[in-house]
Amino acid sequence: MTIGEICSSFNIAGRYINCSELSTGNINSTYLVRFEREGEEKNYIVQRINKSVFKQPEKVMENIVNVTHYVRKQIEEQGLSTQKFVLRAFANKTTGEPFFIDEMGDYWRCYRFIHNSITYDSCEDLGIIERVGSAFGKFQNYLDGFDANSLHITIPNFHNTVERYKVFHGAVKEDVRGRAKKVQAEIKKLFEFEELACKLQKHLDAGEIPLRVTHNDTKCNNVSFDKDTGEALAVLDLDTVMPGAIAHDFGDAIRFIANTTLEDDPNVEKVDLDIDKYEAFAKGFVSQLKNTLTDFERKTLNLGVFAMTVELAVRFLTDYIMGDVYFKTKYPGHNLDRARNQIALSQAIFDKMEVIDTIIKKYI
Ligand code: GN1
Ligand code: MG
Repeated sequence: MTIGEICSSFNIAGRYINCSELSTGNINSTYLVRFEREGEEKNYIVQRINKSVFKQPEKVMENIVNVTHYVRKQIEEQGLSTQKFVLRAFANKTTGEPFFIDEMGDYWRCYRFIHNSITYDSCEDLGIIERVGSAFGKFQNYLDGFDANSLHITIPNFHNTVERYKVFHGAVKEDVRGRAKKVQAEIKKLFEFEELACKLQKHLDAGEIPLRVTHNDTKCNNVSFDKDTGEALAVLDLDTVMPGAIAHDFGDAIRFIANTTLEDDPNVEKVDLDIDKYEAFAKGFVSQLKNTLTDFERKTLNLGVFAMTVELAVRFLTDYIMGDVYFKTKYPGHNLDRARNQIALSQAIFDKMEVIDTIIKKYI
């Protein structure tokens, strides 16, 4: 089935022109689609949901519809534009559901592309980084009253670092592809990090930090910006909105935005934690959440930075060892490069823990 045919199953007004595939995103397949309506070009995002990652795509979509509905109401109450500040999933013309199932059984969805918006895969502008922080902080505030129990757990134990390590240990032991023996240094390093990286989950299990509704994939390219004014618009990619710790969102965001290079740069000597970027994000994020965070939660934010970075290193290395079955890869060894990059970043975070602890105290 062509993307044009997929589009025709959604309630989009106008005439389909063409589409191009976007290569960002490690899970779903994403297309930017152009339509023409009354002489104007209108853009949409069409995505095939990865069924081996999201086993029940209809549950993912139900979460997204409920969450965006909840956020939209608050944006309306503030008198802000719902077209700019919140995602909208289109309904299937026939079923009314927010997805279309093709003849292969694959699930497709369609979002309005926010007019004149842009996302950043990396960012040097500290002002923008601060705005990414406040966008995710605001998102957290919007969802503060949302009933976490009403959400489907679309990927169980998504940020459960203890469980991620269990899978990793199993993969190393079984070594189905004979790859583990070639990456002994990386495995050893991750074993050394295990105890500290799992501490956040232990605090969650012990009920010492609240379980909240979190985004769980807070990369800076999941916030859209107005191309001209630089204003932060909507938070994107709501696939993994699930109960979690605020430290997961803070940590995952810092891991991505404050890396001195891209998360899959194979030149690990380029990897470091950029303290200025750390501070810019922390300032934006924490200033939104000052009145929300509990005392203990505040103390766990930097632990989250370490935990999320190590956890992703574990996930990438596990996937490499198991034969690249989860993340999309662009070349053989891509997951190994990603894992090495995140290991180097974990080390940098570990080494700079005192510095970032001092910085965050300024904002909380
Ligand atoms: C995946 O595909 P994307 O970029 O939205 C992954 C995240 C990782 C990220 C690393 C569902 O997100 O957990 O942090 O890659 N999403 C899922 O780039 O596993
Ligand atoms: Mg995602």
